Amino acid sequence: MGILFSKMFSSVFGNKEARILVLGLDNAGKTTILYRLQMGEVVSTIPTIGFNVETVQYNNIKFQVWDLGGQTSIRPYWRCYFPNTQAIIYVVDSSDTDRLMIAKDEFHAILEEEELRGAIVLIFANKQDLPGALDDAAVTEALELHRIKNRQWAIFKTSAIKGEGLFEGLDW
Ligand SMILES: Nc1nc2c(ncn2[C@@H]2O[C@H](COP(=O)(O)OP(=O)(O)OP(=O)(O)O)[C@@H](O)[C@H]2O)c(=O)[nH]1
Ligand SMILES: [Mg+2]
Repeated sequence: MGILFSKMFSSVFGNKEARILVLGLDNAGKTTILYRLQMGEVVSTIPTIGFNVETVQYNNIKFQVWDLGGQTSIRPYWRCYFPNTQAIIYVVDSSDTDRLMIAKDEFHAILEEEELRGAIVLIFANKQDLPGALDDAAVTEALELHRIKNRQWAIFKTSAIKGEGLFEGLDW
């Protein structure tokens, strides 16, 4: 009854909930982005072993944001979190050009996953404040985003450190 009531309340007042996974290679800036969104601050991070999860309330939507560790050895565990995901934020370190190929391969492997078939994809070309960072067009090309079929996607240039581009992405 309580759940029913809260669902009715939500539908009347327009509060929606969405489960978002933040994925990407280690050091891309996922944890920094999560806490920038949640607290509006830059926190000092250490590599994530496991996950962080926080609720971000924005524009009448309650985003439950899961930030997963991106190190090679823990990437196989991402799939444990795939069920019931509405959106993926895929974070790329735009200045780490040496690893863009790996970032591309991991990205397309995610899109093949049956459990993520219905998830929309937001790509953050992060670390735009660093010299040598590729812009959104160059990251689009490097990740071969034109290969995405039957799915809504968008890419935004971001700097988690400067707090730029993140909420534009959530607006989308
Ligand atoms: N210059 C710059 N540095 C950033 C930016 N975003 C994150 N960083 C830095 O990049 C490093 C890694 O950031 P994290 O947020 O811990 O990276 P992560 O993707 O969570 O890494 P894992 O937990 O290992 O998967 C930290 O030193 C951050 O301060 C950015 O937009 N610009
Ligand atoms: Mg992290």
